[in-house]
Amino acid sequence: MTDNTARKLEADLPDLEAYWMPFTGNRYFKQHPRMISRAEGMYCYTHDGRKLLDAVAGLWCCNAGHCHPRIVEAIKAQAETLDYAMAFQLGHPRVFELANKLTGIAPEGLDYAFFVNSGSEAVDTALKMALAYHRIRGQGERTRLIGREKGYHGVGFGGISVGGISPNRKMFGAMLPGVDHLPHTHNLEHNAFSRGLPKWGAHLANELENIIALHDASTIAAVIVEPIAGSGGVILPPEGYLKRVREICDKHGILLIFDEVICGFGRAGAAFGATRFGVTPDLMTIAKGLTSGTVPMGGVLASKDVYDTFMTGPEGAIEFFHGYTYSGHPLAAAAGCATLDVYLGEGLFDRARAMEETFADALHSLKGEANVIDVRNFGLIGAVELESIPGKPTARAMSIFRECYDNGVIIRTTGDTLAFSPPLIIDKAQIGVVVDTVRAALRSQ
Ligand code: PXG
Repeated sequence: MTDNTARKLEADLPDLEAYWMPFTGNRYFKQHPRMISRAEGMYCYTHDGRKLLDAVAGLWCCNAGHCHPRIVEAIKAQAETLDYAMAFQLGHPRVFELANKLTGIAPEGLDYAFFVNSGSEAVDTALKMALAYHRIRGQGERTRLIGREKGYHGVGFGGISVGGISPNRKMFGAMLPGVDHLPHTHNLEHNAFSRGLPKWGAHLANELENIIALHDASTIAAVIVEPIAGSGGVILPPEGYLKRVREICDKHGILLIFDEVICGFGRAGAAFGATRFGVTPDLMTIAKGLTSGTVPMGGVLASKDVYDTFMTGPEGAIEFFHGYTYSGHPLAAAAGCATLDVYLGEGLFDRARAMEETFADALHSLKGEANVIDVRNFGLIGAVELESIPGKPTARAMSIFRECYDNGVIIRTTGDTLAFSPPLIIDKAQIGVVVDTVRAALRSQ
């Protein structure tokens, strides 16, 4: 196929009306379609043949870069060998292999892996595990769940209940009962333009003691937080904050859940946020980078204590009445195994850590540009927060997003914050292109 024929075929768009798109302004999109039809490594290609540098790794997921040949090969081979195997009461080797590989890189003590198909399902699964765990131990009155303001835990009813993003909650009724929220830790007055973890704010974890005092520890099952909050605005944990949350949970017999759907798989400059921060939760939700975004898959990593608590009762009985038709799907499991091999084989977690300073230098060079009120970074996560246009929240960031897209770079916005989460294979020159494109967009406003 010549380049011209390829371009013509790609430009031939289907009718756009029938597809109801998620988290998208459908009417705007259908009038101004931005269509990706191919991707490779650091780049996506649009339907009309434009090349875009992907500074978001899809949606924080394609950590090994797009269409990594080893992962593609593994998915193809699996599709030819075993398309599907009954997920309940039967197994297939690949998913056990993946559980072994995963627990091998997980923080010490997280020895068991349960598989689902998305981050949202992982969150619901972890919350259910926490409730059932206490009930099995004779503490069935521990039913309360504590999330955090600005937290994002997907879009299931459990996830939006413990989540703290108002537009994701307000349309959907009462949600789960018995949920409370910690305060978020975002504070520009104290922490603007910090590099790495902010110094101020560990004391905000003490608010958990107040929530516990209000409800009594005996009613609380679990606390769920993202070590680094993504969708809620890229919010970093103040130094010492997560450790303090862990200590308070331990003191009161409350399970700690880390939602590592974004932080996991190199994003935080180590295998997991927990690894980098040196704080181990009882349950950890994962998705996205688990398969480098190639096949939908999520999971929950559980401590031996949690697993052992379930492995009681009569031999042969089902211990956890939960699971999905596609839990541990063969294609996802094959993609997961190959992805972990790529991460380890190519040293991508170390690479993310090694690029952290270069990434930070580049992002922080945007300090002083018009309307930039904060720059934050950790691992290969970055954020540039903009002053909102009065009366038009999100408009400024969206206009920068569109300008960058038109100039060949995909970034992401959350509120008026520009978010960056490039594939871990990004190099110094590409970081330069991302930041120069953002700078030009800021100056063009
Ligand atoms: N937990 C966290 C911490 C997440 O970031 C989910 C759960 C839900 O995962 P699923 O696979 O059900 O979408 C997420 C998802 C963004 C963005 O723009 C972030 C997510 C999803 C879509 C967009 O920041 N995170």
